[in-house]
Amino acid sequence: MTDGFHLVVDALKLNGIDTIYGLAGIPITDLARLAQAEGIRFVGFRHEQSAGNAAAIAGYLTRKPGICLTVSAPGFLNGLVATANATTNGFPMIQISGSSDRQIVDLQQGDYEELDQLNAAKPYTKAAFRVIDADIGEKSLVHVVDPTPRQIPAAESIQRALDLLASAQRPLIILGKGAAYAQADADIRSFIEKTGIPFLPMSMAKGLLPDNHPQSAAAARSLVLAQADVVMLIGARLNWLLGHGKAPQWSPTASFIQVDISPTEIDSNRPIAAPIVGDIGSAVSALLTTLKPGSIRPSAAWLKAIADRKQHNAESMAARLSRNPNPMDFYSALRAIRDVLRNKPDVYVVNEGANTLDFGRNIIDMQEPRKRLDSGTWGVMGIGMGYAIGAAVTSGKPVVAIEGDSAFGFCGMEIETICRYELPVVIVVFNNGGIYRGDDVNHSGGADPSPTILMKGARYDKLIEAFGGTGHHVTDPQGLAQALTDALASGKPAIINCVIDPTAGTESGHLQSLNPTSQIGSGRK
Ligand SMILES: Cc1ncc(C[n+]2csc(CCOP(=O)(O)OP(=O)(O)O)c2C)c(N)n1
Ligand SMILES: [Mg+2]
Repeated sequence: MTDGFHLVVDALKLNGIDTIYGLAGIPITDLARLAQAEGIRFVGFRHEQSAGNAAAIAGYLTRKPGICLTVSAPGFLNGLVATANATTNGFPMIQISGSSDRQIVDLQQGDYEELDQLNAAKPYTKAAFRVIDADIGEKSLVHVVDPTPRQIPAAESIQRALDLLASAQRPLIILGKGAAYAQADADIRSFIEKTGIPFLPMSMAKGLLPDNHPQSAAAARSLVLAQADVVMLIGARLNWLLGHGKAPQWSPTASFIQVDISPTEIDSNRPIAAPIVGDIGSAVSALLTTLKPGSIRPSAAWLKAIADRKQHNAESMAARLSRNPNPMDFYSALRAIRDVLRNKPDVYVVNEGANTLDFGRNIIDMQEPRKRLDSGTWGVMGIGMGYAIGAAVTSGKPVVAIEGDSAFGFCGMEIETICRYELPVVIVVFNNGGIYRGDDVNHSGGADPSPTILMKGARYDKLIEAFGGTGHHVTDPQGLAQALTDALASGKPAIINCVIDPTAGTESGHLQSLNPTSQIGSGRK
């Protein structure tokens, strides 16, 4: 005889899961206590969405599903946003939720926190299950021998891809976070270096090869997308982040190679001339063993065009970064952070916001794989604290979360969690007083602030002092560099309230074109 609580704990222990991210309450409080008593770490959050985000990023970093434990109905739904985000990003995560009495739920008799959770979860997950009888459940307990079996790609798909690359004048490799997740870092680097093909990392693939690698084409992004003749996607999808693979961002005549574990990604936006369906580790290893030395040669003209564009863009970036406006703009503040982090490659960088995200991605270089964690496929706000906690808990390493002031607000109460568990997390709030900018106006002329305005002069640094953390208030790059250096040296939780010019950002950051045409002032009644 067992019960549901022991069943869950036994299943997790049997499969080597050592941490649960969750939030207690009826009916799972004692499950959390039992897990803790049995040696599983329970990290308790202030909101289930952050617990779910922590679990998801723990899954991404460790390749073992992160576990999120939620109460019934509202707690379950709070966590489900994070679970859906994990599904979209391809992060392994399991949400385990308590439920009110099934018979009452199914008859809709109005139980405490009643919800048909199974059906609510189905559209947003790979799989959703309901366990009713613990004794029957116990009989199905297994230690999973090979949870992520290798998916060996067909040999002919490897040859076809290599032949296509050999025919290319202007080849390009795009690394997505699927490539980072695969933890095939050495082979991926070796393939890129042996072929000499320029590469472009997607945001969370930054650091898979260091950003200052000579073959990085990141500083010539628009040129390489528009002019590449053969493009190899490794663990990157042709979604909105890559303009769906379509013109005008891409050449209409470019041929694509796509390395992906999921066959349904192939041809989803553009015909794929050479699909390689398999796990990335196996695929890149097969590419390496089949590759004939000297068979793939990007043209000298292509490499020169990229080098010229890189140099040109690097010069204009250096000019923008060298300015010291008062108040700070995104460039001068991020320059200060970049300089502090330059010799600290073990620091995790979490990043969300609009301008804070877009400038942060471009300015903060990464040197190691899987160290940059950000808004990802959905461009979602609210992942910051959950990701920071998940990264700190799984690695024990310091985390710097670079947060727009709006983005931080989605999950800000988790600073109490960070302080309670004494995690080495430093939060830099880019305080420009608003969503995108802090100077928008109410077009009615009324007294309410504009929809994008946040509190002027807010002191985010004071929030963390309530929980024993350290707050810093900075208004210039020197102050920011000093505060960040001190906070990292202390290894303790800190918030740096970083005052940014309210007029420095642009609407929607770099995604302006995704907004519908503005109707403000169009005269329509
Ligand atoms: C869950 C969610 N809600 C709303 C949005 C829309 N959104 C995109 S960026 C953003 C906040 C941008 O402001 P901030 O974080 O202050 O960054 P800034 O541009 O000011 O640096 C919002 C609300 C979103 N992406 N995700
Ligand atoms: Mg802002």
